[in-house]
Amino acid sequence: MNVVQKLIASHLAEGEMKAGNEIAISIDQTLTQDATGTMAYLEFEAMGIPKVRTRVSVSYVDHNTLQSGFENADDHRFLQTIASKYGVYFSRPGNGICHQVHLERFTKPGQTLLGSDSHTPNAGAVGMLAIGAGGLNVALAMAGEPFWLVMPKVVKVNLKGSLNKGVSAKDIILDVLRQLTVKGGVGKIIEYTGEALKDLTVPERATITNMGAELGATSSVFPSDDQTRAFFTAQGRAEDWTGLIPDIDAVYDEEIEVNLDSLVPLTAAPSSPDNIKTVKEVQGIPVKQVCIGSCVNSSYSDLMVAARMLKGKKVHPDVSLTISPGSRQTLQMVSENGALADIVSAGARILESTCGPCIGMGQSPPTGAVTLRTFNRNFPGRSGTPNDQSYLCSPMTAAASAIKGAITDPAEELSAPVVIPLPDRYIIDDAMIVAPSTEPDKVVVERGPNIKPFPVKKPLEASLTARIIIKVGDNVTTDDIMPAGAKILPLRSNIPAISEYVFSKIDNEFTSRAKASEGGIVVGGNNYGQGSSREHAALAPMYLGIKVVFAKSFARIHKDNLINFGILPLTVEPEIYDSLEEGSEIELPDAAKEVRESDSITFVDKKSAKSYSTGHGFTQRQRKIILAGGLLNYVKNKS
Ligand code: MIC
Ligand code: SF4
Repeated sequence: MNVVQKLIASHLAEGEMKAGNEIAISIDQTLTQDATGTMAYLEFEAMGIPKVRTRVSVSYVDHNTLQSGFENADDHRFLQTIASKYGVYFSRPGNGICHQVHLERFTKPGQTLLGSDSHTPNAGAVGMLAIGAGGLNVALAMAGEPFWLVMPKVVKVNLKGSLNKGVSAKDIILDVLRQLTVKGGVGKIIEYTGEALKDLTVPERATITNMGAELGATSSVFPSDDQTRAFFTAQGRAEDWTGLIPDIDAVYDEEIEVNLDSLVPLTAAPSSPDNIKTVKEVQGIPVKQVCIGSCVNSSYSDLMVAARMLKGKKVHPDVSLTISPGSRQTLQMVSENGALADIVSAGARILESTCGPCIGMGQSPPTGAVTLRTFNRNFPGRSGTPNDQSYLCSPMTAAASAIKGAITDPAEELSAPVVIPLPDRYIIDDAMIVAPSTEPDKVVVERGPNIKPFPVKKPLEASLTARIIIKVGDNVTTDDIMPAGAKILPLRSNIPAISEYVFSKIDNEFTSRAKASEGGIVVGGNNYGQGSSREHAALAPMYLGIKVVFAKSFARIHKDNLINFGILPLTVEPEIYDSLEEGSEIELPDAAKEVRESDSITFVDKKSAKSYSTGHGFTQRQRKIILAGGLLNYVKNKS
């Protein structure tokens, strides 16, 4: 067996491990972050279970930390008190980004992790099966329920050779994105093997597994080997380490290769993580902003690379350089060893240990300017500036470019490779991780006025008629459907308020049209709903009465979220997509009966009077969830 099969086999709760089959796996650990966490805990609370049933559950605050109004601060109080009551560890604001802190302090090879954030596969760096999902799925996992997924294909990525000067782990994953694209990983788990593994440290591996989310993959996994053991020892957690490697005769469904010997510095050009170019191709383009940080490249090693390159130099006067350490541990390490002084002296702006600019929480770049970011997503407008020109790259490319004021190939600037060995011992201080109360009955959950109950949907109607409210193209992201940023993100616990912003970046009349039509239908292209795990991209449309989404294909997490909230995700052939028009009225005359009994759904375009039929592909379990009007109703009906 390969590592993925071993992980699944040891957690298989239901189903057969055949690619394409629906299976359920038991979940050892969960994580939530504040932007998805408030809903997840409200949902967990509604299940009426006194204490989480996982081995470890952690609630992080890392997204919504600007606190320019009472909303975020109130949410933090809610999250801290509800964690204490239900047996969840609480990582306080300032302690770091969920994926970085979880990797450092909670991961365990061989275990499963379900997180309400799409970059949860970051933890796959240490041989965990770590999957991103909607908050409701994570709430169910906290309640002890297994997680259902389609048994993925396993893709072997053979890493050959060794990295050259100026080239880093970020360039490896950018090369995988070049080969597979943002939809190449759908229905797959990526497993890394090969001779290059022996040189790749856990922080480097985490850069690769983190950005596997951009492939649309269910997860990405490395084996647990001597490098993993060295990381756990340096984290003072040697006892948490166990080995996990593939069998010699392990079989894979697909295979690709990355030859590190010939790899050069790469960048994802605007505005998609798979728009890969060599840094040389875009060298010399003037840059106004450089941001180093985000969960993919904010480890101690990443900041040390930046510090080494910035030491004794000055940031170009046209460039604003920001640094966001991924965790308090990272910040403590670079402050104690003096590297932070080199960064400050070079003229960098030091930000909190949070997501920050990655999710448009401040630091939006100037109009028309190029921003160079060590982040994982450059979706249009995600930085908070309309028509932004956001390039993704490694910390080495970022630092070299910040000094020059233009996109710069670090391989040309460096006389020798920058090598940052894993420290023998990280600074270990978990003072900002609060353990749950030993007297949960005495804990009172604090709820501010921004926390509104979540809307509940009725069971699926026997027949549906609704108007197409919007038709969009390929690769529409959840950032397009339910934007984030400093203005909208604080409304995550208030569905009526956040619903006003659905699709607002691409069509700010959407909400008023949906309200006027009392609901409706969305039509999308390929890979509809890629990106974030935010269930708000389903929950807010549901609140507005959206009943059906027709798309050429769906991204995994978003499709699950639509089903979880009782919206029908229906895949249609390109010809049908072409014929569907905004404003047309569509009737599903036998919706409920067909979901229950048939494998396809019939619908009539009333304008053209044409009738179509499309296979819905729902499993028995999904049928029941949709008929019940969503997962929460389904769970309630079951108990
Ligand atoms: C993101 O990177 O888009 C986010 C913000 O972390 C999201 C979660 C969210 O929308 O709250 C994700 O990746 O799942
Ligand atoms: Fe935060 Fe950005 Fe990572 Fe999402 S991708 S968890 S916003 S740092």
